[in-house]
Amino acid sequence: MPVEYVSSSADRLFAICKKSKSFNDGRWVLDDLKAARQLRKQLAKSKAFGSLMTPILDGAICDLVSGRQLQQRTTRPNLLFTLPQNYGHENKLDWHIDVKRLPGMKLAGVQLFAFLESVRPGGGGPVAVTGSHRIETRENVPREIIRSQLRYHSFFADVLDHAPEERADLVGKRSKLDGVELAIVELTGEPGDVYLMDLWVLHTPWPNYSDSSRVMLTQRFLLKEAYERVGPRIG
Ligand SMILES: O=C(O)CCC(=O)C(=O)O
Ligand SMILES: [Fe+2]
Repeated sequence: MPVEYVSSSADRLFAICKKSKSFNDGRWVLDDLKAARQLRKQLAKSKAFGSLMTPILDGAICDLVSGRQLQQRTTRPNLLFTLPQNYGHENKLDWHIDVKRLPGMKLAGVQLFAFLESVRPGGGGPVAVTGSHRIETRENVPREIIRSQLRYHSFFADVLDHAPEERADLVGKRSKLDGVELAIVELTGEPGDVYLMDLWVLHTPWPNYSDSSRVMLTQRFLLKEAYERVGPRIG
């Protein structure tokens, strides 16, 4: 995405943080979790993001679904925001797919992740298991069931039940299952970078060990048939 566009969105976002006195002279001033939660809510409601799409991105997403008709899950993109050094109890991993597996469908759609600010390794970008959308799991079931099904494979059992203090070791791990190559990848990037991901790729929020806030956006583009079956609710 054009850097000018994302940087003006980021500026608008930080203007809100400054106005609410959460961010002063380049430092975060949030005394407790409640204040952090309130700020996150306020940012999520803001109009800081304009319209996320650009023609190039539109074309790329269209190609990924072979030109089939898409529907955005929400009218505006969702903000993914984490404070610096955010790895306390709020930061349990939550491995999931964003849309349930749907009977008779090989693809539900594409999830976009965009960077408004630079996110380096350990900086709070989500972590995904590439290739995991090719491993068949049960249809129409909640994330807990998908997780318990995947635990039958030792690779996923290790991923899902890894000791929190050794989480960083997971990134870069690889395996092959039923002919499918799997790899654990941390999503990092510079302002304007985007990732386009199959909506059935297993992923999780990740702690932010860095001294900068993590500011990303996400939008989910569902095939029209998938949208009609699952609606706008996420999870
Ligand atoms: O907060 C994150 O980085 C991950 C959020 C997530 O799972 C999603 O937006 O689908
Ligand atoms: Fe997600």
